[in-house]
Amino acid sequence: MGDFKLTTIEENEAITNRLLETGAKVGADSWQLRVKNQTPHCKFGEQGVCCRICSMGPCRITPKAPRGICGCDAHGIVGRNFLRFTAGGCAAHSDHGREIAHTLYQARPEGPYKVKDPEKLIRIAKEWNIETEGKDIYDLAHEVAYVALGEYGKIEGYQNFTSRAPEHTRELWKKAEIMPRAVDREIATAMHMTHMGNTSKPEALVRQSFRTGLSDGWGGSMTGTEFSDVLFGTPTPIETEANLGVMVAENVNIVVHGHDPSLSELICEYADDPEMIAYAKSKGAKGITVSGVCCTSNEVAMRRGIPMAGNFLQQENVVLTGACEAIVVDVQCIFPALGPLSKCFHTKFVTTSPICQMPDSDFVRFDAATAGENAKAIVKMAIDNFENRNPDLVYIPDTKQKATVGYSVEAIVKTLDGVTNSQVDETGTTKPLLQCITSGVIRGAVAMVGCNNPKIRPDYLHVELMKKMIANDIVIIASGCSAQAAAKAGLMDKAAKDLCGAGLKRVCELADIPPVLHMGSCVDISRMLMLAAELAKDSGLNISQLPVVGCAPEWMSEKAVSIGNYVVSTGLDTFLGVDPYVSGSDQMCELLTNGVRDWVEAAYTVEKDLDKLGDLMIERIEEKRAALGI
Ligand code: XCC
Ligand code: SF4
Repeated sequence: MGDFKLTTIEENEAITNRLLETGAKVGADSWQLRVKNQTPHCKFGEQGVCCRICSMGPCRITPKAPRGICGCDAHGIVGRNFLRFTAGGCAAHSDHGREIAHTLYQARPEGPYKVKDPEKLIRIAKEWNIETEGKDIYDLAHEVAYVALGEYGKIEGYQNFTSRAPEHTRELWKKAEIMPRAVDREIATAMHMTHMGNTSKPEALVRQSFRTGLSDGWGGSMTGTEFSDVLFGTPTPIETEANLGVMVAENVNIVVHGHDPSLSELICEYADDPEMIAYAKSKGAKGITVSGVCCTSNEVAMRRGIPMAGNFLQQENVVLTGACEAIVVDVQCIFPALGPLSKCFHTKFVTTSPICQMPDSDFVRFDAATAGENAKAIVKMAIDNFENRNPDLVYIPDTKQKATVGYSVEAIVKTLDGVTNSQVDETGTTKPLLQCITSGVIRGAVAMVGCNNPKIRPDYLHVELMKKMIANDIVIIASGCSAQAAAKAGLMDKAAKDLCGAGLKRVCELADIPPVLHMGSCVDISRMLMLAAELAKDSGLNISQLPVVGCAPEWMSEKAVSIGNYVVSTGLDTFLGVDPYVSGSDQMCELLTNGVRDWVEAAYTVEKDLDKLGDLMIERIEEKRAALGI
């Protein structure tokens, strides 16, 4: 253990630079170069004061031109842009959830999609008042999936999953009129409200942003998480590795990238198939290595221990290794750059979803009915491509770190059972965790989430903030590219306990956990909502009273704004390191950073300075503790 060492940002940068040299040799473009061409960014866009939702515009707000042609002011324009941003994110997450529900609807005992966690299925059915007695599990799966699909367009009532939120939280939502109805309806309402000549009142736009976000977090995303668990298993702690060094030069390398585990699960299965491995050997490879990028990677890492090649801003790096036979993508966060980039190498860029179609890719349409054959064909395509590699271009950095991943709420509850010795003996609840928090052994928790963004040195804020938090006895639950940043650095190695304060270190030792807990992909931020709800119920406190905050220091996508909105609406203060294009309206800034506190007991903080951001989070956690007298 004594030789444990984090991988530094500088080391990762050196690796990237080395790979960019290969890129230069073959005339490849890169995000690093494109950023230069795009900088400085448009000021109007940055401040959110550009409107092009009707063809009288585009209109841009300046001191001399304070209103668009229709008369809309900066607050209305910024607010409408913010709501549209949210709607885009909610649509993406929720449609992903819908795809998963659809996959469950097509699950069959003979596969390729089966029910791996029947218990969870039954639990959800009971929650939704669906009769389970004496039913065949696949009949039940189809019935529950059908209801889940109906949640997207339900005629009346609210999202079923909102019943999981504490009573107090639901009361707040009702009072603020942000209780989420049908998912599709919230997205449509958002688009309707922001059509030319509709809402320009910031308050109303923020309310709908929150309601749309909530339909994602407590609707679409939760559907994605829960039904992925039903289909592919609820994650439990599992060992894996992270960073580009997980790719193996002698093997056929298949990289899965995107978000929907329906594709990657089957790719992993076929890559493991003895027949396929024999075929790879017949082509001169030693075996097949599947690794991942972005959230698809998180999904298969959590359930299968598939190694993580990298996060968002490393997606070009996997191709630049010259050793990637195929990068297979489903939906979201995929750089269109991968098409032209793969053409500079032997790499096959395989798109699979009608939702994500890109030039310069091989499109293998993936659907539940033909998924088995599709996955097999893709694995075979990668194997056949092995001999096309140019050995002169191959460079796989040997950097990687060990990581323990797979901390679903169920796994966290189970892992912490028995850690606390005294009065608490209620197993299967969050009470042991609560006891760690009340006693002060753990000061609180930060949910670290979100992307990389070239505006910030990749991973820098994620990793530095996590180091600061754990040193202060604040446990991290992480998802998405933030989780991968942690894993690459080594913060998900159990040995990272040595970087913790004495209290957290002790808990890590007793529970045998790393100080940064991998909770999954971006839709799995719904797991964090469930954990917060359970903690509140088990403690008798409101969610907003818990010493827990959310943080997306390097976020970039619309999805992240949708997430931010549902996390804040759920009562958790949320800290951002990148401004969500709202600085052009003081009214919008005021609402988001303060005004909304009256509705949901939480608000946003935007802070670009690393030290301040960290201090503010610690301060907030300590304030919450002080208010509770703990
Ligand atoms: Fe995408 Fe989910 Fe962001 Fe990573 S963290 S860049 S959204 S993959 Ni969600
Ligand atoms: Fe300009 Fe108004 Fe049209 Fe927007 S809606 S482009 S502000 S005229």
